[in-house]
Amino acid sequence: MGTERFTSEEDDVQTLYNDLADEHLQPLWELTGLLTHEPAVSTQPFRWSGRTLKKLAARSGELIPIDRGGDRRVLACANPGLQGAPFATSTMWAAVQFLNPSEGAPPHRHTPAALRFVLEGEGAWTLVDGDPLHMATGDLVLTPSMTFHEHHNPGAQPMMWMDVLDLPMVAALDAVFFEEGPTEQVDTRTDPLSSSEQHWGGGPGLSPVRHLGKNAAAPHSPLLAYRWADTDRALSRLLDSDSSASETTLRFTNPFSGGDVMPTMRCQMQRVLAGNQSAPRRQTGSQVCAVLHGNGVIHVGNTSFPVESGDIVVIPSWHTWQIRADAELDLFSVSDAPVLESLGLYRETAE
Ligand code: GTQ
Ligand code: FE2
Repeated sequence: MGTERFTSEEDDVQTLYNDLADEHLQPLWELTGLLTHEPAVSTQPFRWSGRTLKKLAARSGELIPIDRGGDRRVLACANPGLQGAPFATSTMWAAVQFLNPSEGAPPHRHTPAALRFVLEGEGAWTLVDGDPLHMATGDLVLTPSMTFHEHHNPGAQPMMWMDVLDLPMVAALDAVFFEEGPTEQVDTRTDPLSSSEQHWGGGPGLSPVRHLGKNAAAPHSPLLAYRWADTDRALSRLLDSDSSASETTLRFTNPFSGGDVMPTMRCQMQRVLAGNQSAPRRQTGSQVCAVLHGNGVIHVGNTSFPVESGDIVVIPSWHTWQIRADAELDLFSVSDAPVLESLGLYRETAE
């Protein structure tokens, strides 16, 4: 396809425009919509219903064998603003992955970083560089860039979880690499406690001296699983500490650096008590949110989504958002904020 050909009423100028197009050049004075006063955002506010995701993932589980399509049975959330691309936002992939009992998804690795968040159920394991991480409701499990990962479900029940990857961002940077694992075989180990948690999950504020130096260069958290019992306790203590507070937010952090869990994605959990609203906010960068518990309404820009547990909601860049909790609401969110912050592009306004 050739470059766009611009038109003019003046013959000389038209000739110039034709010559420019032949040389794949475009005159800036004819271009609009490039330097907008505020972000021109294609990603749209959107909600995928958890009930629908569950039903369609289960149907895929009956009809589609695990070996078709990249060894992953995954339904990608495709934002209607992104021209049919299988992306939830301009920078993030979000999806649900479904494993029947006894199924496995063999090892591979890639430059896009991934995380798993469990909205319901338990009994599957993700192995990250061979370290088996159990997955249960409310747990966050990391698969940092270029770590080998595989999943298996030794339980009696099917299991579904949400995947979020920075794939669209890494693709925009032309930096996607993918490798199959060393074996086709799924490693079905099921240790109750991962090595990552044995080393880094011993207790609040306690880091193993023997391993501190080794992690200095790693751009991601050495702790690869954040357990719901810990998140829940921390949220409760924060709210208990301030009787006037009606909401609170925790950030999942790298215990080594105090920074975000991975260089491209920020993970947080927000709790809004029943009958309350969060303060309206807007920021640059997009968010993928998932409702773990409760129900209410999420206002995003000019749209209002009634939400219940299991729902996935997209908040596009620079859209004002606010949560109303009808029943106490726990909202997990992933954003690209670390990237915007590190590039000096992060902006936030409290409305
Ligand atoms: O589990 O390895 O949703 O590689 C998309 C790409 C999940 C995975 C996704 C992946 C995976
Ligand atoms: Fe993967």
